[in-house]
Amino acid sequence: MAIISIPSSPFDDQKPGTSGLRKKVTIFQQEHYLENFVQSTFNSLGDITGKTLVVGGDGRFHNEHAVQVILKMASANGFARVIVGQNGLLSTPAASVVIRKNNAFGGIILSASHNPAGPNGDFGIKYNIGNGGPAPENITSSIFSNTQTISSYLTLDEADINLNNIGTQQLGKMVVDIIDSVSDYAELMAELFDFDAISTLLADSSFNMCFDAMHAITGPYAKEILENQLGAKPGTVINGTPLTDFGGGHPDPNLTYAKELVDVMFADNAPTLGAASDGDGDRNMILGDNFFVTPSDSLAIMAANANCIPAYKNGLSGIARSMPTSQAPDRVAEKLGIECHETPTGWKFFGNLLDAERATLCGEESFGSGSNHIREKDGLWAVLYWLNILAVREQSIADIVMQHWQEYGRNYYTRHDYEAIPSDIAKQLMTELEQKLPELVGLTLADRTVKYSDNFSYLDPVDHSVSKNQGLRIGFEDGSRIIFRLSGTGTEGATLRVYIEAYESDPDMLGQNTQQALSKLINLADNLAGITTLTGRTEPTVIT
Ligand code: G16
Repeated sequence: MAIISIPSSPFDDQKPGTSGLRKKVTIFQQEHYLENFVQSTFNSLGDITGKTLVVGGDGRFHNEHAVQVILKMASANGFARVIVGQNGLLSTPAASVVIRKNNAFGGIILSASHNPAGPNGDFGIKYNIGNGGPAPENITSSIFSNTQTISSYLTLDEADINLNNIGTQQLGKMVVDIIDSVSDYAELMAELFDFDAISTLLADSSFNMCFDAMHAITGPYAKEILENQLGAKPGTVINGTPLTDFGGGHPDPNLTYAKELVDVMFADNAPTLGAASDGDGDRNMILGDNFFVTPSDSLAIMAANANCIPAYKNGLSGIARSMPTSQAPDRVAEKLGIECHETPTGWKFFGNLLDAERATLCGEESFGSGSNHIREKDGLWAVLYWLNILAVREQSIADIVMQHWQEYGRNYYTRHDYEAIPSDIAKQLMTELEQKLPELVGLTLADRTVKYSDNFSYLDPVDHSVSKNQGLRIGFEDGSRIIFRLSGTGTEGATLRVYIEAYESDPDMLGQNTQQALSKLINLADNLAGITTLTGRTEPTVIT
């Protein structure tokens, strides 16, 4: 069994984005491409000799091949043990659970999240550290530097191992433990939530639920937990068999891409609860009977109802949200008298706050929420959280949300995405807008006075690191905001995200249509940034 060193040379496009390296499968299929990134990752981790690594992915096309490559390289680079999900499968939250449970040194997660899969789709890879969370910026920067100078990588001259056999195998000097992909995760969920109360709710004949796994990784997790363990009616989980191309779909749980579920939930006699998760199982969308819960409201309502949940009923240390997420959770934090943090987009920024116990719940407008139970966002966890709230409060989702608005006011919120616009145009738009920002302060625009306008910069209160250029913000005296960012997860051209928010506390004005309530700010955003003029787009690709 020989360790071999393969000569290689750098690729110039291996800079990790918001969440690792995401590219077209065809790019990853280039000779040495994946290997270079994996070796650069190992090179950035210091001494890995004798350490344990976790490996798994969302099962998309190229997943199994990548797992085999990583196993041989891990062995050749000195890891003592690798824990792999059966058939190379682990949802992103499950990978975080397994890293933490085994005190592993870190993990490699293979996923391009909600991006479409298949031979012409996307693939992705990211490194998570020993706390179970995405590598912080100092590590991702070091990985990128390594990719720019790499000249060889280490691997084994050895046949592939069988990823289907649960149990222990040997690969060179390294032990490979193939584990059940679901059981550790399911065990943790049973510790956090009141499974008895949820089972009683699911057994009630008037309660119906539909969970759309979108042919992605959450299917086996949702079937085991919701149907087998909690007794939800068979068929509650739809599209529950993971496919390497996600059935040709786009497993992004939002109102546009989760159309099958949305059609069910906005029909007559809709179920009480509808939910969907994404490609790698870390996102969630929550729907009631003819009712959509925005991710920002979802986080606020989870926090306000923490007393319903066994794991959180003794109180939250704080709430953290990404900067473009609405300020609805801030109002709950204020009432609870707990810390509230505003971080850049990217789950990695929550890790320090969670580790330092300065936040218990975290969330993002991009359909992500999670807690200190792991260091990733967690789709099914959010669904169980809502089920537990419903079991305790015995009200409909719409009633719970509307009652929340009556108490706290409503943060009308929308995100407009313009996908696949040419990168140079997107850059020009952002540069020109940023140049305008200093002149805006004090002006009255869309009937509001601009209080601040800047490029968001984050000072991490735990390690005092600074992350600059995290999005252009225009904030108004009344708390309304318009935010512009370029996505860090797209693989085609650039995706411009425009986030718009306005607060309303008048009890008679809480039931408006969101797009209408925000229409003046939406028009202002277009005018200020010249979206239509520069991109030629007259409407967004996706509105959430
Ligand atoms: C990733 C990150 C999230 C981020 C989202 C969107 O999620 O983990 O923190 O909010 O991307 O990022 P962007 O706006 O840059 O596209 P996921 O589910 O894609 O891994």
